[in-house]
Amino acid sequence: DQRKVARALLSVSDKTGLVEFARALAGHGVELVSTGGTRKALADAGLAVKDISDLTHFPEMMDGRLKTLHPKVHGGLLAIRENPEHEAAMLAHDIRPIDLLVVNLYPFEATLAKGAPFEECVENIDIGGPAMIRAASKNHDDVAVVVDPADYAAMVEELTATQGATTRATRRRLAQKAFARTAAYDAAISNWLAQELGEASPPVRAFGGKLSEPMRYGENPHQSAGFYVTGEARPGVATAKQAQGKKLSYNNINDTDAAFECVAEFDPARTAAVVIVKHANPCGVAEGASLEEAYVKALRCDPTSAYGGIVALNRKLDAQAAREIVKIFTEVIIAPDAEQEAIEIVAAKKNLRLLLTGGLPDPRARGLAFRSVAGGFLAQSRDNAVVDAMDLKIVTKRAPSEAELANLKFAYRVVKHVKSNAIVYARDLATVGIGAGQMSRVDSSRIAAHKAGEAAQAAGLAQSLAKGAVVASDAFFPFADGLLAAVAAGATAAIQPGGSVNDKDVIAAADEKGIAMIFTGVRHFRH
Ligand code: 93A
Repeated sequence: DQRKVARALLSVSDKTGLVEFARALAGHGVELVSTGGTRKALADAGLAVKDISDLTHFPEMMDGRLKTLHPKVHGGLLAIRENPEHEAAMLAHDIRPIDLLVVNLYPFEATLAKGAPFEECVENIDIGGPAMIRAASKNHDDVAVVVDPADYAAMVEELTATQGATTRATRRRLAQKAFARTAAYDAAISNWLAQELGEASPPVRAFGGKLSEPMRYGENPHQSAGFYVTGEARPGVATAKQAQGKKLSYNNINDTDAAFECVAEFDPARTAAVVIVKHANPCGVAEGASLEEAYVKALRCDPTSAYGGIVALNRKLDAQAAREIVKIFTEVIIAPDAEQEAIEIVAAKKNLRLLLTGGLPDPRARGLAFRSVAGGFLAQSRDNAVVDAMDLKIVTKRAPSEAELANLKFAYRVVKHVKSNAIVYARDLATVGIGAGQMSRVDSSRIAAHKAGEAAQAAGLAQSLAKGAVVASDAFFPFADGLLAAVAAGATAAIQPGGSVNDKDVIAAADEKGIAMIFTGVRHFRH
């Protein structure tokens, strides 16, 4: 997989380390070819270097806009070695192979950064450089491409180790870096033009999104907003077909996404499931024998918050479920599909949006999640951990009963989608109390317990729904107090990641109260 380097084409704007590198190449017997400024720098340093026009027999012209855009250059970069047809073409058209390409681009980003006028920025858009980089990168099986002076030293080392050759592993790695460079370069140009046109800010575009639709406003009426789609094939709010209803708002989209991603945790082959979301947090989640049953159970958790909420379903919306859902004011229904009769029932509510996604996203699929911060953005892989794949450890003397275990797993699926600190009470495969977004875990615990009491009241029950429920925590209980608060509320079993220095105390407290507790080893922070 080694390729001898006989000819190198050097064309660089940033001339850092150029002469030393070229000298080392010459030392390995490499023939040097260069464009105007690069050639001059090398010749001035006393190196033997050919001019690109010696290769192309075509002069540099149009202020340098045409330097290397020539079949003799691109043929030399693209021709597959040891391919008879390509070899014949090279012979017929006097195209010489180029084995190493050293290019760094016109400093578009730096020109922009120094506040240069529009025309100067345009003139600093490199065309020939990226074209060569892409050609060499495509043909990395035969050609090496260096786009960063920081890679010169390693390249020299490799040439020395191999008596003037490059290895396939290196060429592939360099090709990857080269494509990343041209992609970033084009993104910078596109972002700049977008800004000139008054479009979305660069960070938004850097996410790689395409403006799907501009919005009337963002999270608040004084904020402008747009919905950008990445083209990812994941079924969800970005790819769904809107069967009816008003245009989705910024908050609708955010909440609908939260709801649908949560309901996708429930395998439709195993159970029907419904998630009701308000302000990006679930306020009711339930499994059921039917969607209708699941919806009724989910609604019972927090009927006050569910008003004006988003309802997500993991199966095809049927008429019975639709009839239940339209009984209260709902903003959005999202489901993989809908029966005709259900569509007609929903149609009676003109403003209610119905989104059909054609499927459920895979909660285990990898992907990226972004968040903006001042001056940048954070990217991370999606939380694709699912409780079924976790190594569940019973850490207490008492093991959970079968029913408790089912509820613990249910609660852990939900807690992943509740903003931290997150505490979820569940019984009969339905949430009965959710504590979200508090700065202290104890507060989330208290809120969840309080909610379970309210839900009981709303249902006309004397006893809090937390009595006999299980509790899930998205991160470990740092002290026994959080767990004890849940026990006081009536929880009989708990599930949490574990991993606190105080785990022993928390386990001892659970044992003392006869609680069954499971450690998952996986934290589900969500902020
Ligand atoms: O104006 S270009 O887009 N047209 C070209 O054909 C071309 N070929 C190389 N810019 C072109 N280049 C760029 O020139 C290289 O990417 C490099 O940044 C620069 C090197 O020019 P010089 O050797 O004259 O300093």
